[in-house]
Amino acid sequence: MARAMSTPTGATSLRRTHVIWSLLAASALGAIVWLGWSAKATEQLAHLESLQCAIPAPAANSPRPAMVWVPGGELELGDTVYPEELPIRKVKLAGFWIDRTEVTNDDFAAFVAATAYKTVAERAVDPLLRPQLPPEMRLPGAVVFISPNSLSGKGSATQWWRYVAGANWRHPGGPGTDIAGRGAFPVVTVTIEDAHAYAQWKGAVVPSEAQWEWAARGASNTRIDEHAQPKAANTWQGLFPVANSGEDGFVGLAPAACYTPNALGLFDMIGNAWELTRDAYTPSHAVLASESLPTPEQARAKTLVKTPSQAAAPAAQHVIKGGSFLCAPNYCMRYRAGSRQGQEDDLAVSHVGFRTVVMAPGP
Ligand SMILES: [Ca+2]
Repeated sequence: MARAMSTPTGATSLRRTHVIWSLLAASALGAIVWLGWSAKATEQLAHLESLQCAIPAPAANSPRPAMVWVPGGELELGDTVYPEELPIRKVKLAGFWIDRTEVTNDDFAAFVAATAYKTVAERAVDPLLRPQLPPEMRLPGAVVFISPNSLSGKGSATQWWRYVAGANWRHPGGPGTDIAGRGAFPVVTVTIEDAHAYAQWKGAVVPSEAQWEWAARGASNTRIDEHAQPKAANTWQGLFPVANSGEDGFVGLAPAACYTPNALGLFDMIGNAWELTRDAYTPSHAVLASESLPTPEQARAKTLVKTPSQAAAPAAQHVIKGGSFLCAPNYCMRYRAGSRQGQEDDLAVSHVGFRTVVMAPGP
């Protein structure tokens, strides 16, 4: 979806939203009562949330203490809840290392301090490249989730997603917000270009979709109830987007590693922040983009193409995985290893982060 449309959910999700909206309308009266309760409860919960969670010490002899070794195998990629997860197909993978947690604000700040890197959200959009955009959307900024006080119309996602000038990784909620004291939180409001730049600086790469999913499944093809909302993950409890009870401890983003890790010791693969992969998004698994992009460097070069004719075309998207703190049973049941969604390459969003992988011998 083009930047001008400003929703991070993709066309498929928006169509689904209309169906869901019909269900929401049926419970509108109850929701109105809930709204008053929700705003107060959410405000109280936000004050109680932790700013940091303890991460268990890695194995003393680990050659990569901040990463986990994922043994190779044959992944049954995909799921059956939404059409874009089909068909389920087998993908052979070599072993690799992957970050134990999502890249944090502290991690990203070290990269920026060393390189003076400026993220996509911190750059103005060239009007020659995006002539169709209104001037306010050419300003540096990002899309921010803002829970609405009321809902109207047919449930357009623009009621809870706003393009905010001045929003970026240092100010993920826009001007007036910052990340002071939040160094242990995942960095968000970053794009695939930003993720590639960070990974290159670290001597790593952004994971492929298949690598990410294999790691999230714990290097196993054992499947759990696809429709069950996970308990050990930061998701949304209540009626999205108006009422979030925060039963899991957080109404918004959580610091890294606050929930029980998966079988490999990886934290927050599901929920919290969506995670970027290096695969260009296609609306099904019939063709896996990483299989036609031989190297991450070539994928990055493709992302960086900026000629006017190419940039004026609809924005390219990359696959994001794992869902976020905004995933709820009534909207976006993507708190699963097999879920996937497209994210615009030129649009930073306040619920998207990433982690990195390294192809190197195992322990
Ligand atoms: Ca939550």
